[in-house]
Amino acid sequence: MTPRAHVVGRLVALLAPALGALPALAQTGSITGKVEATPAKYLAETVVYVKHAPGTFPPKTESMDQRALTFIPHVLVITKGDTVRFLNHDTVAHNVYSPDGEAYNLGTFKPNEERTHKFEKEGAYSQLCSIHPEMLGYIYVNQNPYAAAVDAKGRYTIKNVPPGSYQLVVWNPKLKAPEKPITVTAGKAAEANFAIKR
Ligand SMILES: [Cu+2]
Repeated sequence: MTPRAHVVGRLVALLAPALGALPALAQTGSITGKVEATPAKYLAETVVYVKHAPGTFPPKTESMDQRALTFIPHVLVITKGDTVRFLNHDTVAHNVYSPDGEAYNLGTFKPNEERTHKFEKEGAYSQLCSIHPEMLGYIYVNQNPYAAAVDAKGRYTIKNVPPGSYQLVVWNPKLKAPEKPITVTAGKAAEANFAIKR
């Protein structure tokens, strides 16, 4: 190999991972928008999700913490097959249970202990603590990872969605709106807004 060919070869070897990564970035799109809730006090408990997407999704582990007698985040969005680590960063013991879906009761555990649960069934789980009846959070288990909870202003963004046509659904424990068809194009943000009410 000539010295020059050697340098070119090394450059190609260095750049190849970057070149490979560039097209991958543009292979997916996103879905974004805003949800308006009536009454507005229920807005925080809202999830927007793609109803069905083909493929299998590698399981992940997510966390739900307990601090100041509050489940954090208030709404955790996961994919079927994911595991949730329930943490306790309070100075008191907590119990973690849900009567919904496959139902679970992880018992009572002390500060700095954790318990885990693997979610095998899709749907919404109200997340409760038998010791503190005022504690309420939600875990939304979707068929696919293309789902997001809204922020304080009702905005949501679902990233890395493969191009295609889907049904987009809004979930809230008390309010509803019809689902919408949505088409995702690579490198672009598709927009969908919802107005949820009783
Ligand atoms: Cu508790």
